[in-house]
Amino acid sequence: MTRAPTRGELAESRVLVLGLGRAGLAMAGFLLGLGTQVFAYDDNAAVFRSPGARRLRERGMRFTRKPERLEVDWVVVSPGIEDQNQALKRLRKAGAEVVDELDLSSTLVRGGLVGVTGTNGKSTTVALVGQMLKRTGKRVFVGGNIAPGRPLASGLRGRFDWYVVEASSFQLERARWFAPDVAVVLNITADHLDRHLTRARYAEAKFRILDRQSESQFAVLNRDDPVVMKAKERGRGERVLFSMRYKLRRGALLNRRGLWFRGREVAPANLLRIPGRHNIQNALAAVCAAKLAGASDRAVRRTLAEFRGLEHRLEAVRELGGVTWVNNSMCTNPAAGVHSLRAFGRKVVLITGGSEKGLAFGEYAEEVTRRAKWTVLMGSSGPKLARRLERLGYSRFEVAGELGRAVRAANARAKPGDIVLFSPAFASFDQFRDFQDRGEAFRREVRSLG
Ligand code: UMA
Repeated sequence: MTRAPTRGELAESRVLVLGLGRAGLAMAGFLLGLGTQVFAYDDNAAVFRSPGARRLRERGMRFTRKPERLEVDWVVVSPGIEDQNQALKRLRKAGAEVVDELDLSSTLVRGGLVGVTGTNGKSTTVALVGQMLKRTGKRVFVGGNIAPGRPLASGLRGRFDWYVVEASSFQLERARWFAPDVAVVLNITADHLDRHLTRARYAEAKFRILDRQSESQFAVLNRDDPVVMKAKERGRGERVLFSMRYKLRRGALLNRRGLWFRGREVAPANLLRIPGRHNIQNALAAVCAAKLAGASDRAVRRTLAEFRGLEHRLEAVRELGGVTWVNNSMCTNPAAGVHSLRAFGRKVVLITGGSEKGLAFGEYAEEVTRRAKWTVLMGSSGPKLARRLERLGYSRFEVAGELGRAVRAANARAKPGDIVLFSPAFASFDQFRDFQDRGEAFRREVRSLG
């Protein structure tokens, strides 16, 4: 296999950046700084007029409308561009060396690398690991797929001891060299089947995080997830398991007393501020990764005690008339929807729904019937979810369509002491730019309530 180019070799190269979103802009900026000849292509020609693209043009980047006609050494592709993309297909046919932005960047970092993947919990885990290492006194870059997007390429000019990155299936699917010093696989349930088509191919993309690891690196795996455990023989990294069920002497576990790592108690069990069993799983994974990267016990404990969670992830927005409003817009698939409902010890008033991405939602619908005292359905998945709930004999729901109406409907139903949980369990693209846009819209609607 072709080896990754060095900074020096890139400086002498011609590189085409495919896709000028956050990843493309950051990579183009880094390469221009090296002195590389940079070309850019995007299916949406309007992005060339964006302020970010204009600044890069002033620094020498050139746009092209016929990328396959260029002679370039490397094509750096953005994660959102699928293999079926016409420009990418033509470039591949012409023999181009195609590499993903995160993959290429990972070979150019000048510090240690922690990579976290899985279906749910990636961002929380990355944030926890980053915080634990920062509190230990390390210089840390936190980024990758983690929203709203801090591409690894944007950290290549700085000096960091550790890079802690979230890696998505889109990024790993095309990875050729990605070999983190600590790789974490949190859990695998179905997601993004509109792109990967089958569960097996989706899991395969995620497992690529392990394949290039060497004996001196670590693979942190969830012992409680049977799909993750299928990958335990992949790569040569040393296995470090974490579990909420098994007694593991070499990994991390939770028992009644606390969180343990390699036979030593690191923190008491009741220290964690973020709700839900899935967050204990994230915390165990983070403890493993951070300890392997050299974090101190004190920094681990303080982080667990102080971390309040991420925006749009079980985020308490407001209390109004004794009702707590919780924004969980980052919940974009039914499996995450199930975990989120289970995070509360009681029934909630639920607002859910969005656009579909080919995922089965039967288990989620069942969980809704068990854990929602009232459900407001919104978005394009609303009618389908309504039919499923009816078939399960659940009638405590209404269809509201758009977010503002859904919030008002939930407000009319909620009583003092209730939690209103906005947990879509579907993608946001039917009505919003992305899940942040959706979460911000939710906050605005909630704040506008009398
Ligand atoms: N484009 C094309 N042709 C296409 C598709 C896209 O030309 O067929 C162009 C678009 O016109 C646009 C650019 O490519 O100008 C967008 O590229 P992109 O979709 O890769 O988005 P970026 O802004 O570069 O952001 C990407 C990740 N986006 C995706 O994977 C879809 C961001 O993850 C990530 O934060 C960022 O790189 C930095 O690493 C977001 C995401 O939604 C948060 N990820 C998915 C998820 O978490 O579920 C995987």
